[in-house]
Parts: sequence; C-alpha cells; structure tokens
Amino acid sequence: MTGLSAIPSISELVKRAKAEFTAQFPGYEPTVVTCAPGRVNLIGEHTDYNDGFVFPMALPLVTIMAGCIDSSSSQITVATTAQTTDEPRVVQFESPKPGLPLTPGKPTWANYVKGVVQCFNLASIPGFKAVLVNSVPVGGGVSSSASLEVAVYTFLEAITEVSAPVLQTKALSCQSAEHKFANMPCGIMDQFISVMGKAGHGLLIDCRSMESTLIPIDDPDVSVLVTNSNVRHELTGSEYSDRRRQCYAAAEIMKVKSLRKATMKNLEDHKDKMDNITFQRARHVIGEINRTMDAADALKLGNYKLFGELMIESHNSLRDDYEVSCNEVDELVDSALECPGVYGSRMTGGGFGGCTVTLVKTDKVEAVVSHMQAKYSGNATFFITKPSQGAMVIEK
Ligand code: GAF
Repeated sequence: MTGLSAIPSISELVKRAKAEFTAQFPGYEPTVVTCAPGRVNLIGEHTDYNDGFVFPMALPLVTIMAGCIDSSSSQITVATTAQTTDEPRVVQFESPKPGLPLTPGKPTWANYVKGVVQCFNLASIPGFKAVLVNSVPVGGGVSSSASLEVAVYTFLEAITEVSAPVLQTKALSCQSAEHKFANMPCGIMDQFISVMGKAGHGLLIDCRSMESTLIPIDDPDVSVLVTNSNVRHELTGSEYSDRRRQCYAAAEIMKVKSLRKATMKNLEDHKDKMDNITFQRARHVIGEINRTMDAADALKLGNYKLFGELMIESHNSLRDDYEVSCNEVDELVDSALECPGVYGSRMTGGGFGGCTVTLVKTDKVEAVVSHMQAKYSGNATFFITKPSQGAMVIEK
C-alpha cells in the first residue's frame, strides 16, 4: 500500500540481531534474546507525572537485545545498529561494583544501557557481550528510549536469573535509569506500557496507584494509524521539565497534592492567584485526566465516535494550553481530520515533533494516508499498528 511503512517481524529482527552479533563478536554465540516494544499513547498526555491516567498501547515496533555472558571478563560490551547519529556504535565498560558505580558519558545512546545496568540493583552483574537492533523510530515520540531500557532490563533478568519482584519495580528501575543517566525527568507511562503491554489491548494506567486495566482493542474494522512527522523529538531540553514545574506550581497554589486532586472549579477559584501560563497548563492536565477516563469508558462500549472527539479535544488542548505541539504535527492532525472514516487524531507522546495517532475505519486507511501525504509539507512515515505484547524473553 503506498506510503505505508512495512513493520519488520520480530523473527526478522532477531535474525538481523544474531547476524550482527556474530559479525561483531566472532567466536561467541548469542544465547539470550530479549525484546521490548515502543508505545503509542492513545490519550492521556502529560498526565503521568501529575498522578493522572494514561491510555497507551504497546507497538509492534521494538528493540531487540541479543547476547551472551562472557565468563572470562567483567567487561560489558554492547554494539548498536539503532542509532542515526555519528557517535561510536560500540561501547565497553566495566560491570559496576559496590563503591564503583557507572556514570553517564559518551556515546549518549549507551547511557540508557549503563543506566539500566546501574539501576538493576544487583551486587554483581557478569560481563556480557550484546547487540541492539530496533524498529522503533529513534526520537519519534513513540518511546524508543523506554523500549531500549526495558529490553536491557529483560536481558539482565535473563542472564542473572534474577527477576524484578513485580512488574512495577522493573518499570520504575528503567524510569530511574532515564532520570539519572539521560537527564530526562519522564513520568512512568512509557516504561510501564513497554513492560506490561498485552497484544490486542490498550492499558489504562492509574499513575497514582500504579494499577492498570487492560481494555481490548481488537475490532478489525478500526485501525490505529501512527504517523511520524519526522520532525525530531528531543525531550532532554528544558521544555518537558518546565511543564512539570508549572504543573507542580499550580497544584501548590491550589493546595492539592497533585493536579489529579484538582477540579476545573478549584482551578477557576484560584485563577487570580496564578499567571496565565500556569493556569493554562493546569487546565490542560485537569481536562486531560477526565478525557482519558471518559475515552477508556467509550472504548469499552465501542463508542469510537466519542473516543475520536476526545482525541481531538486532547490535541487542541495540547496545542493551545500545554503548547507542546508544532506546525508539522498540527498539519498532520488537521489533514487526517478532513478525511471520511477518521474518528479522531492527535499528537502523541511528549511533543515538539514526533508522531500523531489517528483512529480510522480500516477500509479508509489507504485513502487517509494518501490525503495526509499529499497535504503534508514534510516527509511523513505511516504505520498501521496493532496493540502488541510487552517485554519478553525470546530465547534463553
Ligand atoms: C514522554 C514521557 F517520557 C512520558 O512519561 C509522558 O510524560 C509523555 O512524554 C507525555 O505524556 O513520553
């Protein structure tokens, strides 16, 4: 189908990873292969760090890690084929010891690996050799970093035979790696869905209790179209942390623990005590938490029309109140909404570029892609996606 990118199967990627491994490490065999997905967030944006609800699904776009223990050495050597920068693609470092922790540095992609190794919280991790192969677009706002972290964590579980006591612990360790080693103060959504995603389901996550509910998304007549604007998404600058601070400031002014506890009435009552930007940020988050719960209910009833309307409201609020969209992404959303068969469309992920998500009747996908392509000023990439499985050990 024109315009649509083929998604490589997991078995194809595993084959590629094994071939890379034997080329990179002659004489060694990859005995462990793990896989973790990226995600698309259907609705609930910038709500996770406000104790709110998010509703993502795991994508069939994944990171694969293939490797083996190196019993002759305490060195960890990892090679990647996933990076598009001109940084070195191979990194080597000593397995951390008590009192000798790892620290972030260059190449930057390796910080996600080192961070997870450091946060794995085991006194001794054996030396190992591994390669990373991925199909998640890097910097596309569909959690290439969480999928990398979770693939590494799952690999460490497999080689050490020590698993996280509960899946939440695994996700939180990966989040902590991202905070400490990539300097990105992300919420919990991306790591949670990469760990806990289930094929055929979206996951409604309550980021306050950390409990989650699987909701089936398996109607063959409805498709989830992910469109990459190919405008690079970079969240390690200050925009993301600025938003977080503004939300916390709003909560403090309203004397609530988090914006989850606030209502639109509270906010209106405190309007004269905060500047306009703080007010707008809080209005987005409070509205988005309600929209996310309503959207999950709508989906349970198969009410795609309502789900789509909530997606559109979400996008408008992210664009106007939260100010995290950009012209290219707005163009993609607007052109999708011009098409018959589209229920809703919105930016997805942290923002400032990256992807849109569109809920569309399956028999209209082709026409929608052609229209969006024709109207877009840039060069977009389109993926028809299905809710996929969270992290797994493929071979051990
Ligand atoms: C990024 C973050 F990593 C998530 O935690 C979340 O806050 C998202 O932006 C916005 O919803 O992906």
